[in-house]
Amino acid sequence: MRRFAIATAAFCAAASVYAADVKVGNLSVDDIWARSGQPGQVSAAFMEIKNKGAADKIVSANCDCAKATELHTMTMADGKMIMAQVPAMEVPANGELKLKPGGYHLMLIGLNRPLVSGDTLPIKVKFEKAGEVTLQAKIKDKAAHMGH
Ligand SMILES: [Cu+2]
Repeated sequence: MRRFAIATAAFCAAASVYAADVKVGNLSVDDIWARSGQPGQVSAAFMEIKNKGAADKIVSANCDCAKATELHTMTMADGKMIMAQVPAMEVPANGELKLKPGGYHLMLIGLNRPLVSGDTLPIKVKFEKAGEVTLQAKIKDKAAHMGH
């Protein structure tokens, strides 16, 4: 399982060379994207965070594109995917945190403008130790991805 996760990460890094790494302290953030959407709808943002230092965590996120930006996770319960808000997302020491469809994500609630595929969307993410960083998420069409 561990081995599989590492292989997948290597593949993703190779496949997304267009997306520049963002470095903040010991963290590097890669493969940052958000789902396209229309005003009034919800969207979600995803990324991969690698940590070369001590454990850190995402404590909040903010996008001026939405009424609210929440930290969410999805879990399986009774064969259904259940979404829940979490107070923080741990980035393990010398490890990584992946936000991806079906798992952790930044939920953008109540879009106030269209998110158009191909555009970039600035999202502020605040880490407990590394501080706040503005990430440029690449907007992609919903249809290309599974999940909510
Ligand atoms: Cu959500």
